[in-house]
Amino acid sequence: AQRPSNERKRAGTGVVEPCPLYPTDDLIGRLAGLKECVAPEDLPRLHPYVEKGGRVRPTNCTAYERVAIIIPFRNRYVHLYILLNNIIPMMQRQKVDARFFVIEQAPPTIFNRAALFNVGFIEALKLDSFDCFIFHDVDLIPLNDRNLYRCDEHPMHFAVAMDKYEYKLPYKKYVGGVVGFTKEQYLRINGNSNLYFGWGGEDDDLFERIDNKEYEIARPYLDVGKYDMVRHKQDKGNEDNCDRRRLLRTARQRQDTEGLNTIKYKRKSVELRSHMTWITVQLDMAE
Ligand code: UDH
Repeated sequence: AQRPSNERKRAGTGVVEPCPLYPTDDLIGRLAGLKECVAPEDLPRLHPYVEKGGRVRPTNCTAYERVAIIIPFRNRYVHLYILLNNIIPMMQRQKVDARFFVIEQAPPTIFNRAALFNVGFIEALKLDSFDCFIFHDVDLIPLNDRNLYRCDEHPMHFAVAMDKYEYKLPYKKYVGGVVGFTKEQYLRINGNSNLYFGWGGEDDDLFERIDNKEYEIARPYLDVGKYDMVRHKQDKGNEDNCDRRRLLRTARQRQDTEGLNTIKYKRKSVELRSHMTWITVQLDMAE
C-alpha cells in the first residue's frame, strides 16, 4: 500500500515513526460487544478525539494505510450509533487511520446495498485519498479487536463468524457483512453489481467477481472474525429480491461491463458531521 499522506514527524528528530503493523500491546482480544443505545449527541463526549467528518487516526505514529469505512444506510440510526460506539475505540487500539462514510439511500427506490458500496468508493475518493476500503453493514458489532481493519494482498472477508450463523462461516463462498479491498483490488473486480435491488444475492455476486479475477479471500480465524448482529426485522423497502438467482447466473459475464464503471446516481448532499461524513444519494432502478 502507498504510504499515507498524513505523515507526522517525531518532534525534533525529523524522523517519521510508522505505527506497528500489529499493535499487540494495545489490543484487548475478545470484546463484550456493547449493544446499548447511544444518542448521537453523546458521541462527542464518548469519543472526543474523532475529527469532523469522522476521521480517527493514531496520535503518536503514522498509520500504515488510510482506510475508508463505508456503511450502507437507510433508517437504521440506532444501529449506526451503536456501531460507531464500538468501532471507534477499536480503530484507535488498532492504530488505524480511518474515516467513516455513511452512504444513505434516499427513498423511494428499493434498497441497493451493493450499489451504495460503489457510490461510497467513488465519493470517498473525491474527498480524500484512501488505500483501503472496508464495506461494513451497520448492524454488525465486532467481538475481537485482533480482527485488524486493514487491507491485504487479497480481498479480506472480516465477518466470518456471526452469531446468526452460530459463529461459523455459513458457506464457503460467503463474503457478506464486512469486506475489505485495496483501491486496486476494487477497481480490478469492477466493484459490485448495481443490479441487486432488495434483499439478497449481491454478496454472492461479489464472490463471483472476486473469484473470477483469481483472487483468493483472506479471512481471520473464526474466534477473531466474530460479530454479533443487532437484532432487527426485515426492513420496509428492502424486500426479498426474487430476481437474485437469475442475476447470479450471469455474474461473471457481466463483471467488466456492469458495476463500478456503470453506476448512475444522483448525489443529494454531502455533510461533514462530527463523527462521520454523511452522503445522501438517489438511485434509479432504470438501467
Ligand atoms: N440496510 C439499511 N437499511 C435498510 C436495509 C439495509 O441500512 O433498510 C443496510 C445496513 O447497513 C444493513 C445492510 O444494509 O446492515 C444489510 O441489510 P440487512 O441487515 O437487512 O441484511 P441481513 O442479511 O438481514 O443482515 C437479515 C434480516 C432480514 C432477512 C430476510 C431475508 N428473508
